[in-house]
Amino acid sequence: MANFSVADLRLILTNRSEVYAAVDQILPSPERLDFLESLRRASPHSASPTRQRAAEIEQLLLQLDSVQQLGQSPLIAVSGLLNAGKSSLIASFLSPSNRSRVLVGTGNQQGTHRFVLWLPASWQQQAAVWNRWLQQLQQIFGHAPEWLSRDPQIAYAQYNGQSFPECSTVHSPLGEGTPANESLASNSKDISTFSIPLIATDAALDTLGVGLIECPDIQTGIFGSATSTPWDESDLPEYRRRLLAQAAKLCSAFIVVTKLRDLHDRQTERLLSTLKASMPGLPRILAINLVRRRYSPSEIMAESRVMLERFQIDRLYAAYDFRGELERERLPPTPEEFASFAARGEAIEHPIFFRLDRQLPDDRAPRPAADDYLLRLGKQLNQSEMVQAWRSTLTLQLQQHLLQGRDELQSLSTQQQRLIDEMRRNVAEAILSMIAVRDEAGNSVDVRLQTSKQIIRQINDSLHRTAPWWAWPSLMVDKTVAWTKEAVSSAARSVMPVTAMQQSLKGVKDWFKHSDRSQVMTADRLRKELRQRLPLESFAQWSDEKWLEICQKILDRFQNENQTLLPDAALDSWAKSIWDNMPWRKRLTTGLVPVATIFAPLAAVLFIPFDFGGSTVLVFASLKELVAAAGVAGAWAAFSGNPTPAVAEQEAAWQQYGDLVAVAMDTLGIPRPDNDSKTPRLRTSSGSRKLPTSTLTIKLERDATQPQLWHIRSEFVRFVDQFNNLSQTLKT
Ligand SMILES: Nc1nc2c(ncn2[C@@H]2O[C@H](COP(=O)(O)OP(=O)(O)OP(=O)(O)O)[C@@H](O)[C@H]2O)c(=O)[nH]1
Ligand SMILES: [Mg+2]
Repeated sequence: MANFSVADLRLILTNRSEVYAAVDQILPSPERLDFLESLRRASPHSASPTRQRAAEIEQLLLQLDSVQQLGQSPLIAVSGLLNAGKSSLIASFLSPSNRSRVLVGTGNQQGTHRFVLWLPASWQQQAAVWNRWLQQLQQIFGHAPEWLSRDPQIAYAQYNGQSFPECSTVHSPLGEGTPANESLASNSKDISTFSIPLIATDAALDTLGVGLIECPDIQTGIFGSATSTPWDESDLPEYRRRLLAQAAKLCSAFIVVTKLRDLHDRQTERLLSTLKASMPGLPRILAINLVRRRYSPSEIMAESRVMLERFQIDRLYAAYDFRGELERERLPPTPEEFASFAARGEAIEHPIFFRLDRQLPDDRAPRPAADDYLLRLGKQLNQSEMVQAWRSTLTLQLQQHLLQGRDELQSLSTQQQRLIDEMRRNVAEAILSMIAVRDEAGNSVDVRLQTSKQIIRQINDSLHRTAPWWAWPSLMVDKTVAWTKEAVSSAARSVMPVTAMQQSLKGVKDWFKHSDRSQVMTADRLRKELRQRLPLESFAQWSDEKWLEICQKILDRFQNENQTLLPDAALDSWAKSIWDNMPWRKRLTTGLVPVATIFAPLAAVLFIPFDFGGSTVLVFASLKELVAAAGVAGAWAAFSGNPTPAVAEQEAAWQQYGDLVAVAMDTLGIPRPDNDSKTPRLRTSSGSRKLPTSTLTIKLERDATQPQLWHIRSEFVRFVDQFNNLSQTLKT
């Protein structure tokens, strides 16, 4: 199996070549799409899961690119419940001058309401690395970070949720901007500032070898309240949790700070679960703060054991409440890092965390080894191991996204395919419902013939061909009559009085009106039938007018292209029996009545279109109905005992039906079925019948508003299989 780098992978995922493209788009326009593009286009909604997945994949690629550079020192996420002491823990890592910039306190105005990054000062000196950090932060939070002000008052306001655009790293990538003091008053807290991270550097962190992010608690409202609200599914704003999970991706370890009494709180568990799920491979550290001095280290340990196992916690630290006079021997000695202040007699105003899981210190008076102080954490975390863990966590996430993305595309394509199949059936059924010959129970038995110009002419020719000798004289009179739409009017008028012609026309129209009206297909009726049957979400953007236009196009094209004819032999045998059964043969024999008078009503069928404002309509009628409509009573008898023409007529009618459905699919932009299994089956009272295949040329109309149809490329599907073990395939 080939190995590829992150850069290769990025090229593959954004490549439309024959080899790497993910999707062949068939509708609305033929196009090849790369993987990320397909995920973005899979849904029109901007917040769709596939779109988010594409963004996540891009983010992970960028992070994987940066792991090596950014992983030189660990960045640790510090999170925890409200007032757990997160800010106090972070302040304990900072130089005395910077501690005053950290907002600590339980009050409403003393909470951390933004992500605050404290980074080693040396990171800023390496321009390339620093810019990568800024880039990563911008990508994760969606905003460039803002410098934490050197003025503690302004810094507190920033911690508290106020934003000072002039402090943005966009304006001064290498140093703090200075907000005017009046902006402090005018600047109001805004919900969006939550996602603008704050950033500051401190040389003490170089010594300790660690960067820290304070994550705002996620159980309270953004601006917090002294009383915490219950953190349950409904009131946990999803985007804050997501942001925390995102931020954790920058880190190579995380610390969850909690008070002893909150240790088993559901909120603590939720927080640990979130972090564990978002960065499963990273070291998890639990820091219990504000422990009353009456609890011994072994009691704290006993109390925590279940949590350690449940969340596979890697390290457990605890810090006793640093205020108060009782049992002071439980406070561990000041670590070396604080010694200078202690020597000057300053009270230590910060929690001192020491480790409990490695070796239990003396219960009465804990004397942790130097390495057991949390302050030494940065030095102890094996950076190359952590970079490895960081990288493999990111890789694992990438792998999941890639595989899930592929599966999503596959199921989307199946779904689209199914929708198209359904639409084919809907179109076929809509048209069938308009032209079916039904039995008494209303079930369709057969389909009606479309009485096209060609077929009417064919009938006329056949009647002439089969005419008996006694009809010849009147046929002579009638010789010039061509029963076509264009000629019938004047021809008929020349052989019979206008009123008689009008009567015939009226008779035919009445006949159609009185019988099942579905025999006249207008664009409007076709629209109604199609819209009733097609799934609501398809063609959602089409207006009534657009639908009418499309349906008219279907009728026009069918009328122009339909070439179906009846077989002459069968037709002649039918025409012959009409002559044989002719009741007026006597009068015809004497040459008194021209043939046209009898069959003019037949031709009148062709006039019907003019009753619909001149636009194409299709008239469907069986030969039997046509003759009945024409009032040729005797001809009725011609049908009994002569089934041959009926079979031929049915064949022609089904072929026309297949052609009309094909034209409708083309015009609607639904691809015709390309194999037997996709061809709709129609239920008739005699069983099921397959939609006849049309021989008319495919002229698929394309329009951006048509439904989408994608084929996932099998090469791509196979290729993604390599991602099943991405950590092996991805070069470091
Ligand atoms: N007495 C005592 N108070 C402490 C100790 N550690 C922290 N505190 C106090 O607890 C309060 C909350 O501490 P913070 O560090 O602000 O807590 P936080 O987790 O940052 O709080 P939010 O950002 O509001 O969620 C502050 O008033 C701290 O001074 C301690 O060991 N002893
Ligand atoms: Mg805080």
